[in-house]
Order: sequence, then structure tokens, then C-alpha cells
Amino acid sequence: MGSRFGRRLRLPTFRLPSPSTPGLRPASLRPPAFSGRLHDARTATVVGRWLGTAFAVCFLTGLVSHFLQQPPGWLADHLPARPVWGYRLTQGLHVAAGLAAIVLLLAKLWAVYPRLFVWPPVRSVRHGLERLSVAVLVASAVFQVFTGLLNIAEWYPWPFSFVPVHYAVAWIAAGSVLLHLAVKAPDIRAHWSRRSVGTLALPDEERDGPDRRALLLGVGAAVGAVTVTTVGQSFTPLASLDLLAPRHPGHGPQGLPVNRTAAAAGVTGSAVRDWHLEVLGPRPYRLSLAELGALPQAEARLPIACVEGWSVDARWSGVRIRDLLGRAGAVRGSGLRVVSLEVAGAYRVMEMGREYAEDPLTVLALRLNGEVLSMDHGYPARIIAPNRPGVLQTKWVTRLEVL
Ligand SMILES: Nc1nc2c(c(=O)[nH]1)N[C@H]1C(S)=C(S)[C@@H](COP(=O)(O)O)O[C@H]1N2
Ligand SMILES: [Mo]
Repeated sequence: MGSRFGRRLRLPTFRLPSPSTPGLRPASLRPPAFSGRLHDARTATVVGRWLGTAFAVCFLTGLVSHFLQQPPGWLADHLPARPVWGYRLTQGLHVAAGLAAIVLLLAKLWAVYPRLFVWPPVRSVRHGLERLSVAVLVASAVFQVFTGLLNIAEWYPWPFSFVPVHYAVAWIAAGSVLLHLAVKAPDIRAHWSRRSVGTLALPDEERDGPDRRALLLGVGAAVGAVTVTTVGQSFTPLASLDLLAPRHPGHGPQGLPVNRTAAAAGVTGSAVRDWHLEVLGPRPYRLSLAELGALPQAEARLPIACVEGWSVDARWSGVRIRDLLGRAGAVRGSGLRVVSLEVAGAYRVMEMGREYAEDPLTVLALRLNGEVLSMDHGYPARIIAPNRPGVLQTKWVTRLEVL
């Protein structure tokens, strides 16, 4: 025990290359050689398991978000409007898993970094390819968590458009994770469990010990701290602990956050003064705000669930979309295009498949939590639909077109 204790506390030792070390490397480039358990394959496997799980959650929920936002034609009419909180859950998980992945990725890189600097850098074609795949894996993983983090802070210090690039690199990351798992399968199998046959056969110093348990506990605590201080942005019961997330579910006009304000969207008081809703279909018509308000009003308790991870429930009331479409002579099962007053912007025009258009909870909302919508929440009228990304909950609606 005494000798183990001693080894555990030993600082990283700087070993001179032994005669068997292949190739001599300039001393200035020589990395430390570690003799503890923190940089071995078992640590890499345990942290890798958590990181892999977080990445898998990010990838799958990211796909859900992608297909809800940009469905291919054959899918658009089959996207489900239930459960109403579906997107709130998947996107909340996407951002929470992405934030946890930052901590896990740093821990994983720290655990394996001595291997990233092996000398000589390439020993054979096979070794070269393996290292190339690790380079792609590290670059794409770092890119995804970095761009994702900056996106939730709405900071875009890059020349490309976030959504398509984040989506494309997700496939590169997923491919390189699978390749990495295949290449490392023997190591992963050997170190999967503390009781793995492979592990028992390892030298004493590679087995689990208090140092590794302390490291893993620390990483787990850091993940827990990041999660608990941010997840309240979408998981309302923990809203009071939401100290680090960019958004707080209760902060904003009418108790609801705003991403794009009316001012930012160029929607001014004069633009909405003589507002009319135009509905285009077999029997087109126009309604003033007063006429719209005089139609039968429906109420829906639905969340705004932003792609950036924040989400919050609210009580919306207005006219059912299916009633407005029926009045225009739309046949059952028609889709819908929605156009905003906003002059320019990626979310000025939105299309909605039939499951949403027919849903009794899909409403052209005039009121939020009992009050007339504020300008920032889309006055005079905005879309609210169940199980939809926030970006598709179009504000300042001026025209509906039956498709
Ligand atoms: N016309 C228009 N509608 C829009 C947006 C926009 O930029 N333009 N932003 C969307 C986004 S990203 C979100 S999350 C929701 C937020 O709604 P809120 O501002 O009322 O909370 O509005 C959506 N509606
Ligand atoms: Mo959003």
C-alpha cells in the first residue's frame, strides 16, 4: 500500500529516451512520460464511454432538430405534432449533452494527450492512417462543441453560416467516432470493466486505484456542476439554479425570453398600424385585427423551445389555423406557408406540414398568458404549434398561404 501511495503522489516523471526508444527526438519536444493510472487506456475508456454517450445524444437529437426544421418533401406532412413537449425535450437534451461534452472532451484529451505526441509521429502507413483518423476526430469534436457553445451565446465570430456547417461536421464527427471505436475495439474491450479479464492481466499500475477514482469523481462533479447550473433554461423545476446558461426561462417581456426583437427584425409601430391578415387559398380573404379577435378563440398551453436550448411553457390564445384555412376553402390535409412582416431574415417565411396545420393546438396567437402580445413576441399575431422548433414559431405574421 505504501509503495502504491508513493506512486500515486509522484509527479509526472520526465524520462530520458531509453536505448530502445525508437528515434531520438529533440529534448525540447519530448513530452513527459507518465507512470500513473490517469493517462492509461482504462481512464481513456471510462471517460470515452461517457463522452461517447453525450455525443450520441447530441447526434440523435441534432438529427431530430434538423428534420423538424428542414424536412425533405416526403417527410414534411408526416412530422408528428405530439407529444407537445417533444422538441422541448430533445433540444434541451441536445444542449445539455453538448455542454457536458465540453467537460468530458477536455478530460478525454487530457487523459490521452501523451499518446498524441508519440515519437516518431508516424511509424507505418497503418499508424499514419490511425493518427489521421484521430486528428479528424479531435478536430471535428472540438469544432462541434465550440461552435455549439458560441451559438447558444449568439456569438458568431466566423464567416460561415452556423446551422449547415454544424450539421455537416456532425456527420464527420459521427463517422470518425465510429472509426475510432472500430480501431480501438480491442483496447475498449480489455478496459471496459474493472473486472475485465484483460484488465486483470494488466500490470498492477494499470488497474483502478484511488487516483483514477478521484479523477473520475472530479470529472463527474464538473459535469454535474455544468449541468445543474444550465439545465434550468429548459427544465423549469431547476430554473432557480440556472446561473450560467445564456437564457433564463422567466426573463423577458411578458415573462418569456426573446431571441429576435421587433427592432432587430425591423418591425416598427408604423408597420403594424394598419395590419391585416391575408389568407390565400381557393377563397382568399383579408381580416383586420378586430375581425380576427371576434372569431372563436382557442387556448393552447405550449412551450416555445428554442434551438439554442432554452424553453418555457406559456398560455397562448388566438384563432385555430385549421379554422382559418377552412375558411379559405382549403381541402383537408393542406400544408401551409406563413409569411412574416419582418423585412429580411432567415425565419421570415415558414412552411408547415399537414399534421401541424390540422392540429387543434396550432394557433395564430393574439395573446400570451392572457395579455395582448408585446411587439417582441410577435404583435399583432404569431404562430404557436406543438412539438415545433422555436425558429418555426413565426412572429409578426401577415400572410397565410394554403399549399
Ligand atoms: N418572424 C420571425 N419569427 C421568429 C423569429 C424570427 O427571427 N423572425 N425567431 C424565432 C425564434 S429563434 C424563436 S426561439 C421564437 C422565440 O419566440 P419569442 O421571442 O416570442 O420568445 O420566435 C421565433 N419566431
Ligand atoms: Mo430560437
